[in-house]
Amino acid sequence: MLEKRHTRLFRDISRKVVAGERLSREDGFSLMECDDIFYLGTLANQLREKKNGSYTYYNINAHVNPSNICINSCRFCAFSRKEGDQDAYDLSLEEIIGKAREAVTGRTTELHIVGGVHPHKDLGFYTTVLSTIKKTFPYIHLKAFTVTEIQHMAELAGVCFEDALKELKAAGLGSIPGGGAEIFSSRVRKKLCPNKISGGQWLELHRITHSLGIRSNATMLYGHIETPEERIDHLLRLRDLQQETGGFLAFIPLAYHPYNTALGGEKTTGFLDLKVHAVSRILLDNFDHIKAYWIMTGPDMAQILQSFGVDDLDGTVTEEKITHAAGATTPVSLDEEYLRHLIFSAGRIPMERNTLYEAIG
Ligand code: V47
Repeated sequence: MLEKRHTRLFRDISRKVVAGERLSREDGFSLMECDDIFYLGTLANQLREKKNGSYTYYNINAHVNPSNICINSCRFCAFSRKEGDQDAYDLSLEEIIGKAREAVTGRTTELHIVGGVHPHKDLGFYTTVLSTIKKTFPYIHLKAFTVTEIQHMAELAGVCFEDALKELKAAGLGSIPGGGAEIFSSRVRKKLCPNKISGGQWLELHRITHSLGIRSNATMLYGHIETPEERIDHLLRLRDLQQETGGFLAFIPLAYHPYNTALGGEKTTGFLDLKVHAVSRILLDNFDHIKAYWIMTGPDMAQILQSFGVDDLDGTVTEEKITHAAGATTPVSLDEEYLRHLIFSAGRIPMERNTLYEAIG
């Protein structure tokens, strides 16, 4: 009897997906509880191919992390340090530019710049960072600072978020990465990151970002203490905001890495990684791109995810620190040839893109 009800339920969900109808919260719960991974994959793959055909996108990018000093003590984070800690670091302007010079090649199109929420580096420092990098590399897109970092810069400067963002934009900021979203649930945030802005604030700051014509990404940190319902709630709140602004470029599920963290726990399973990426593709019907961050999923899983809703593999990522502090065993960067190989040998067509998903070459 129960089996029959389930069959009917999933037939109804498939029908809605094929008809292009929006799925409900209850549909989302059913999908997140569903253990028929082939069903989820087939549905997600249909949508992925409808939106992006056989293409899988990637970019040539590099990461620069100006400092690991952070006022927040998020229990899932192994990267952050307090001022005065032995392994705290805080790069000067010259050192940041030096790091960017080391990382950038003639083919790099994007710098991803994020650090901790620094106790006293002010907005002026960060606008100088951006304008100096932009002067040095005028053609490189600067995807910089999470809204959490920018909100703190604004508070230190005594201006509102919108004005701080305008200054950063004038200095060369191109878009905003999706970090800091974690899980919007206040129950989880209270336990994991009580000092961080709330889920509602994160959404509001991205709303303001989009209203200034600045695009951004969205993420969800999964595989720790969140419930399936909290994952669905997170996805639906993102879908609502995207419906309103259309400003998100991509959604990136982030697989929790437990090592060296206060929270501890287990690494995510392959099954959960497949499920979360597939369900995200199915529910987020107004997001053009679902990205597998191979640094967190591993390159092998990133290959398989291209048949479970994913159409983007992020980039060459020279060189990652945040996940590796939490025990990632993946490389800290991949060369372009290998990324293209991961895509080709999954039966997809590699498409180099810039940050805004314009094809290159
Ligand atoms: O906000 C921190 C997460 C995020 C851990 O926008 C962890 O293109 C797993 O946002 N295990 C930063 N995750 C990374 C990020 C990102 C990455 C790639 C591309 C883009 C983009 C954005 O990493 C943090 C947090 O949610 N994180 N610690 C950990 N132990």
